[in-house]
Amino acid sequence: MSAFLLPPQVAWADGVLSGGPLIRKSTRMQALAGVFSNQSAWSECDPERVVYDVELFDSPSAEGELYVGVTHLYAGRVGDEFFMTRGHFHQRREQGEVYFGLHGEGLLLLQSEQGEARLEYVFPGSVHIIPGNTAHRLINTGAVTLSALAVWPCAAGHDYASLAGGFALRVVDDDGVVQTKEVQNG
Ligand code: PAN
Ligand code: ZN
Repeated sequence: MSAFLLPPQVAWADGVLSGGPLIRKSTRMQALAGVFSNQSAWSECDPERVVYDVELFDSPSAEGELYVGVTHLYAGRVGDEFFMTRGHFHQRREQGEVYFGLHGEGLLLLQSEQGEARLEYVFPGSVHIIPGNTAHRLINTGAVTLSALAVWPCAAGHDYASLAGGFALRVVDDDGVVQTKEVQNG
């Protein structure tokens, strides 16, 4: 047995990674200026509040290599809008990604370069094949942390600037009912 290498691990129930060197990044409310539609509700939030944490295995980043990471998106709202990730296109537009729902529930907002948006339901066991040329954002519509595993090419990179004007859909809590709203300038 001792001849086998012990690979890194993911705990399926909550997405905790172990067994390898990790990179961790917390995204706080203060870093999400302009992301939520209700600016005054955003400015009243605790700027230090962590909206999501990303953990990934520190691995070689050359062309052809893959990153494996987990996003833990906490439950909450800014105004009536659910907590969400900033969202991005890949800098290398043709590069896709796969997300796997592990814990909690929410939505994956996908948007083409032409601005066409669609939503996939995220739940433990869901598999989301994000094609190239498609922006992506996680939205936590539940009461508990939404954790999703992701695998993406190291060469993909992130382009946040192209969506600085926002996505074409917003997801809000309408008295306990999840509602989607189309945005004109999205
Ligand atoms: C994910 C995201 C992660 C955080 O690992 O980077 O969910 O979202 P933002 O990067 O939009 O803040 C991924 O899609 N990587 O490519
Ligand atoms: Zn991505």
